[in-house]
Amino acid sequence: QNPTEPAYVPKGDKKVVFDIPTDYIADRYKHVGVQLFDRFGEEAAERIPVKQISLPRLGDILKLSRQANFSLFIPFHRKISGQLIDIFMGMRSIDDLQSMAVYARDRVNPYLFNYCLSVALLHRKDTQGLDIPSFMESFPDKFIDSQILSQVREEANIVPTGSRTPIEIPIDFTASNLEEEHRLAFWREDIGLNLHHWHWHLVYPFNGPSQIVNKNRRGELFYYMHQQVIARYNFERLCAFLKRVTRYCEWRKPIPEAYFSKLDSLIASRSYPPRVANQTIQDLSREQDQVKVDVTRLEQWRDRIFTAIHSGNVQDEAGKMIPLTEFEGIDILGDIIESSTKSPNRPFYGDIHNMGHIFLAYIHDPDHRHLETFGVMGDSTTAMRDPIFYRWHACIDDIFQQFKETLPRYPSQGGSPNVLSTFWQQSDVNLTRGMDFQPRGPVFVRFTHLQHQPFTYNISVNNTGGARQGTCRIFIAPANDERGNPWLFRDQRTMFVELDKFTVNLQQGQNTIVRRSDQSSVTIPFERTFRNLEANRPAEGTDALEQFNFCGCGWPHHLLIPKGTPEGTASHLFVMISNYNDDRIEQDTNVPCNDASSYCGIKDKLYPDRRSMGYPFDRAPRDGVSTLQQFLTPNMRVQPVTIRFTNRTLRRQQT
Ligand code: CUO
Repeated sequence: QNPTEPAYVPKGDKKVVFDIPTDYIADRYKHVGVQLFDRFGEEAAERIPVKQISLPRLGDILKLSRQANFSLFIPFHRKISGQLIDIFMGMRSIDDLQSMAVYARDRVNPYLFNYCLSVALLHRKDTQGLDIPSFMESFPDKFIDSQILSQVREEANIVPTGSRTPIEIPIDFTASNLEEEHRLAFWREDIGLNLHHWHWHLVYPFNGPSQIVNKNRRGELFYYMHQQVIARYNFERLCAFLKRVTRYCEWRKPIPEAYFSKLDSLIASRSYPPRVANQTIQDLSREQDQVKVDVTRLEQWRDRIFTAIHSGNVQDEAGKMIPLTEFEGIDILGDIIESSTKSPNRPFYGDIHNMGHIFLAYIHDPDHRHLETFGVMGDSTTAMRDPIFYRWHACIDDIFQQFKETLPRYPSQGGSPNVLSTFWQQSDVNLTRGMDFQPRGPVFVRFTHLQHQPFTYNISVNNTGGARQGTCRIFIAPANDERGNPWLFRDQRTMFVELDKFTVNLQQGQNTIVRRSDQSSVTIPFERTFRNLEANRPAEGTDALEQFNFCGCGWPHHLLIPKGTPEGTASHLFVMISNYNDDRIEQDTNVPCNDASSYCGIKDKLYPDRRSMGYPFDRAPRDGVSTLQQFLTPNMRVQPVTIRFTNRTLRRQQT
């Protein structure tokens, strides 16, 4: 990743060297080309011949400097990433793709290169079995404080392989408890959480060739995955005795809370600019990034979207009306609001969510007079660290909720509290791949994250009909609001976070369903979030390697259960069995990595549940329902549970 080094990739302790045609060598290395070959060739474990092909012009793609930071939210970066993805997708064979990638690697901005090649490897038919290195290993600087990275380098330079000890990342590195938002830093800065968000946007890009963007219900999934982020964040806030996140919808007012990420970009050799207290977003005019947009535009887009929601129709570019229907409307709105290239009218409804990220990311230097780059909000890899992310997405979610208010209500169909335990856990992740040092060999960082005791659901179902199938849907929400009062259902419904969803076979009469917490359809195991190391990589050609790259998308399992409190946070565990005939999608979902479908879907398949995402909490309650108890129908049950946090730290057993 160091832009001053020629192309090589480490293979264990050894290197693999590409034998490249002389005219592939970047101009600035041409005069030393042959010596470079010799130097790297001698250390090589393997030499890979690179075929000479006629190369397409990289044109505008080269206008983004190799030292710049890269953001998909910036329209110009989006445009050139679309071009580079097109080039990689258009290569006729793997050999041609390899040639193109080797040629581009020394010329193109490294973040741009990594993103576009990852998207192409994910989507090309002939690269389905290939591995993409964990993003965390390739770009540790996007996840880890720069001071830790310099300690890692020091350890690697001084201490021989085998005697190195993990460098511990303190849990409190970005702020002190004088800042009350800091109580949630453990969650916002969780490495697994940020990896999930990066993967989600990699799997569901909002621009690029149409076969990449056009995925089943992608607009609705944008709404649902981010709605769940806000619901989970709010749950965590109540556990930390903070009120629900305040929507950031008044864009002319200053933002009181600040954020200092402490991240440095290794490539750009610049710090991510901090966001100081009480700044206000301003009209943007940054020629270099080709960003010129006023706050008024953002307001215009918002007003047009509200008009569409309340009229029940959106207008496409030709002026034709498209109805926002009960089930498909949310999908269209998701594409309009995000926005993606599936938006039926981008010139009119604009690009509200993405541009919001950009306004906030450039709040410190709106006209580029200080030559500063974007803050963490400008990049999906880092955005979830900043408290403003949640305030912004709460405002976006409110637009979706206003639409949901217009839909028909779901009709009525007719112990001692359980305890969930949470605690801290420390885990080690190897950083070797993304950092250059000699001698090679692993260096670990040790970070602290939330964890919960594994548990089992025991669900008794009395089936009064004949043998049939059902979908079991499990959610959890806090029992009380920030004042300690019971909720109105109207407010509590948006607080429910999905824990699991699965199909059950029911016999006539009494049935007992037993389900383990680690089987959740929301999460992926820790090892897959980090995919740490070659050791966990399945062998070439096996089924397990299929879809390996898609497999990184999934809520990190260690964040399944909110933190709770030492006193115990009273919560409502909700279980529902819905009629499978109304949920069923006819398709074969027996494919690898189909186990985190709730927030990520299944690769190349339809979303595996015909219901609206978030069902049955995605809509306002029917008339006369003001509490959760009144909402329940005979196929639903609520079990009071307590989430108890114990302030102890356990070390993860190394596998
Ligand atoms: Cu995931 Cu705003 O969409 O970051």
